[in-house]
Amino acid sequence: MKLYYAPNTCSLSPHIVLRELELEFELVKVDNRSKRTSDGRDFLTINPKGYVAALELEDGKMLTEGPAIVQFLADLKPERTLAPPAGSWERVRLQEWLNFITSEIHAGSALLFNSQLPEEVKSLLREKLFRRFDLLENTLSEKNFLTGAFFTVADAYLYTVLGWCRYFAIELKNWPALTAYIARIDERPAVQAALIAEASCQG
Ligand SMILES: N[C@@H](CCC(=O)N[C@@H](CS)C(=O)NCC(=O)O)C(=O)O
Repeated sequence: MKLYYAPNTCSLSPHIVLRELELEFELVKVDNRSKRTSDGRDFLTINPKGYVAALELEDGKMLTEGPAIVQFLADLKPERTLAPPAGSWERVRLQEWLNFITSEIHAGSALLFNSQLPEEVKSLLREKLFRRFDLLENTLSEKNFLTGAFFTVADAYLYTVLGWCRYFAIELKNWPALTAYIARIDERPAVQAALIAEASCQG
């Protein structure tokens, strides 16, 4: 498998999951501005959506959309319990979290990267984001991970998008359970390996 990624973006989530599952994969770096891959190809011919993450399977199929990619990967090794079995109520709960992260946290914070957005709009976005953080704080005050005692693909995704707070000068220490949660995930060897690989710009 090949993971098309860009450092410090949402593709870190499937990257972590690939390493958690100890699957064989190759990283291909994408320059999100030029839309060129590190091996000199036009990324738009690989994924016409023009954004990471994209996962290329051995048979040439291309899968996009982070929440779909991480569930596909988790199902390759169900014994690692990164996602409950498809069709179970617990799986629907996981999907509920993945959708919350993608629409409320990922999409809700990505706009803050836009330097053209007026400060008043950014302030409204921050306020909304903070209400979502309050909800996460309540959830994580009662359990170690989003769905309970075990790390799942939803945690890989939430960890990834919360990591952007450092670019927006958002102090996560105002949400202590959330801060402790990030520290817990930071300690995972697969997470460290993914961060190191991206920092050394592998691919
Ligand atoms: N809906 C997509 C969004 C992916 C996305 O926003 N990717 C960003 C990085 S976090 C990107 O590559 N943006 C470049 C662009 O849109 O040109 C998903 O959830 O996977």
